[in-house]
Amino acid sequence: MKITSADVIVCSPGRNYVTIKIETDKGIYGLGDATLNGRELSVVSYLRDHLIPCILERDPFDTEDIWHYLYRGVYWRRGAVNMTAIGAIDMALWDIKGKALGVPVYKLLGGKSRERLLAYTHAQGIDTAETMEAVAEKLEKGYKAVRVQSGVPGVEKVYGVSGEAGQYEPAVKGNKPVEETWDTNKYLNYIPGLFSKVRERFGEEVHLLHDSHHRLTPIEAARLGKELEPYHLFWLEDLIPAENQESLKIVRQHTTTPIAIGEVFNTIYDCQDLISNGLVDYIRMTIAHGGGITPMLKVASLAALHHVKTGCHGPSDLSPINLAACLHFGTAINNFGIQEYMGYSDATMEVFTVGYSFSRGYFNLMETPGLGVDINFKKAKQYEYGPAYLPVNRLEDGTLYNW
Ligand code: EZ4
Ligand code: CO
Repeated sequence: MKITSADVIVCSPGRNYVTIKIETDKGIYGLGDATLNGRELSVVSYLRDHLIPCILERDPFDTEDIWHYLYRGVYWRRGAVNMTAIGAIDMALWDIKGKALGVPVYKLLGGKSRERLLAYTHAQGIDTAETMEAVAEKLEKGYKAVRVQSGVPGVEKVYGVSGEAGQYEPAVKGNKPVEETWDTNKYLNYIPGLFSKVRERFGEEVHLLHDSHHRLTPIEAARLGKELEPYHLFWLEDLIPAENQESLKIVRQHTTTPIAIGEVFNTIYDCQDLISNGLVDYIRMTIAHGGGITPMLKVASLAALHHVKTGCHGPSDLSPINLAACLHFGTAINNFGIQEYMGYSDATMEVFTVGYSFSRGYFNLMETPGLGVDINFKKAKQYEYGPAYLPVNRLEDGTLYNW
């Protein structure tokens, strides 16, 4: 079998998505998600101008060698644009392998380790009352795990909270990022009280999660983890920016609240120290940005050695192709933890058809060959790309801060 051609489709059904389609001489094609929120066209160019020419004529079954060719072979390593492009190709090749053999991808990765996959969704509100209602609504829908984000009194616009009713989408259309503001003190004073109320109203059974979105220093993170201990969170996410991994030791020394990090990581080297030093409980890397299924199997193996489970990033800014890849991966590995699921707009689901279903807190994977996802090109063409950016964040005095 040979790869004969490949191209990239950019569409915007509700938000921007980049999809690679790789064709073979046997008439089988594979799909991969190449979306990098706010940097979509850089990945498109990298794929079209540099990577696709290198994979033509290759046997799509040689995923290991092709991955190393694209990773080591280009000399320049790592980086979000590079690894998202490699990840999309790898995903599409696994899709082709599954389709060629007539089996779902998970069967090629180790087979079925579980019947269904626990997912968590997002609940958010501008204040405590609205947030509590959002949690109630998600629980009524059958969710067993909910990420709780809330507006902070005295802070104008906070990550994770939508201005209007409906789905939260952080990327805003336009030619440059909008600006948000932040105040750590107000946030730290507010969040433990919110979780106390959520636990009191909804009981101990529901899994609660929270995302600090890289906004704390290690000692502030330690304080938050400690103060949230009575409410038994499933995890506290991205407490601090994780470039300096040593600093997680401070957080760990002070709190038993489980820690999840890694949605912005793109290689195993970004999480090697965190995992091998026991500094995280869940690794948030996802298939698309983590360079594909091939390297993520290695991340999962490393994690398994150190009692770390997976919790793949699954925002609406990655397409259903990435989510499907995460579900095949999550079905096959032993140390699956949880899958993020924000849900998709109706427009997105007009363009993509999927081979998974969601019911009462869990994903079920169908036995469709490959990844089980398809894209409707006609419909995709109706939704044209437009630039959209994630916000930047400033402190109240104007200092540029982490978003
Ligand atoms: O901000 O996907 O846990 N989820 C998140 C997301 C990220 C966006 C960035 O593109 O942190 O909402
Ligand atoms: Co996050």
